[in-house]
Amino acid sequence: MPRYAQLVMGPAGSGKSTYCSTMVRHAESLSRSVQVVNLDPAAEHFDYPVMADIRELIQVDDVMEDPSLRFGPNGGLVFCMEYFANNFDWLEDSLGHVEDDYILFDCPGQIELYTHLPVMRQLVEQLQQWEFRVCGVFLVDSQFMVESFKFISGVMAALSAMVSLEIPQVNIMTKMDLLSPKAKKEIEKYLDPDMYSMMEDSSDSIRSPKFKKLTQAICGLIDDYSMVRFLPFDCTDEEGINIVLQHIDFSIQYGEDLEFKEPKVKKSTNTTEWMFRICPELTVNIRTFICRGWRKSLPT
Ligand SMILES: Nc1nc2c(ncn2[C@@H]2O[C@H](COP(=O)(O)OP(=O)(O)OP(=O)(O)O)[C@@H](O)[C@H]2O)c(=O)[nH]1
Ligand SMILES: [Mg+2]
Repeated sequence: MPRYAQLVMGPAGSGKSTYCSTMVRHAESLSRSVQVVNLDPAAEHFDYPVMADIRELIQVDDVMEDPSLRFGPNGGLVFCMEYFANNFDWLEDSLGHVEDDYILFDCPGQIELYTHLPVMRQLVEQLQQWEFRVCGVFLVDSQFMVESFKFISGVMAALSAMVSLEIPQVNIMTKMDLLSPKAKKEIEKYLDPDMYSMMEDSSDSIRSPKFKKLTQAICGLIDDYSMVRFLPFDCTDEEGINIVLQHIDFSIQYGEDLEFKEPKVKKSTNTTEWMFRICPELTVNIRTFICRGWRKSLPT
């Protein structure tokens, strides 16, 4: 039986820990068990119950205080993650061997972890060896995405993670609740972007012809291969959260191998969960339908 994992990644402050606690609460409301592992050795605050916490293995403060290492906060974090990669047996012991479990990994916000350092890829390979189906969930703060240039750099960051990890990836724009109604309307074009027209919108501000050509080539590549799309995430909107979860579940085929269990009386009131257990194929079709219809769920 496979196990399921979401690798929750994204720049500092993009909302990774909040996403994890929101997802745990949402899963509880669906009578689903989702657990979280904190992989941020510098984490100070999160409000979900942890299944395992990397700070039990190593902490950034200890590394920074070590006179023989002399690291600052960023170098210290990279050191911690490399130490973690050399000690995956700690994670194996913490996770145990539960079939069918569903775990969110709340990752640190240092962007270099997702662009060129090998640690996250090593983690993915290790999880796959332990029979996890892993989905990358890349979060970007919607406040920083409402202009074409910022959007393109957000897309490039998401793309770096996709290319370096080679796993299914769902990209999410967080903090949608903080956008004004006007910005919400405006951001719709960034959720399913037409990179060519975006390039045209902003090409006047690029003076160098070389940069213009380079930006055009990047936008064309992203558009031609339909590589990057974003889902909106508003932690106050249960329906929207469910759509995000459906997308991720679909990408890792969650539920296709679940065995039929007699529904308990209490659970039978939850129609979605009941259908999901008795007929995964039907639910996959419904999910596809929901995925296609997610744009309609955008708040107006
Ligand atoms: N209103 C609103 N605030 C949010 C949302 N997500 C995160 N925040 C706030 O944004 C700040 C950063 O959120 P975190 O969840 O800690 O972000 P993070 O990506 O885990 O941050 P690091 O671990 O430091 O990289 C906190 O003050 C959160 O309360 C959201 O969907 N809506
Ligand atoms: Mg965090």
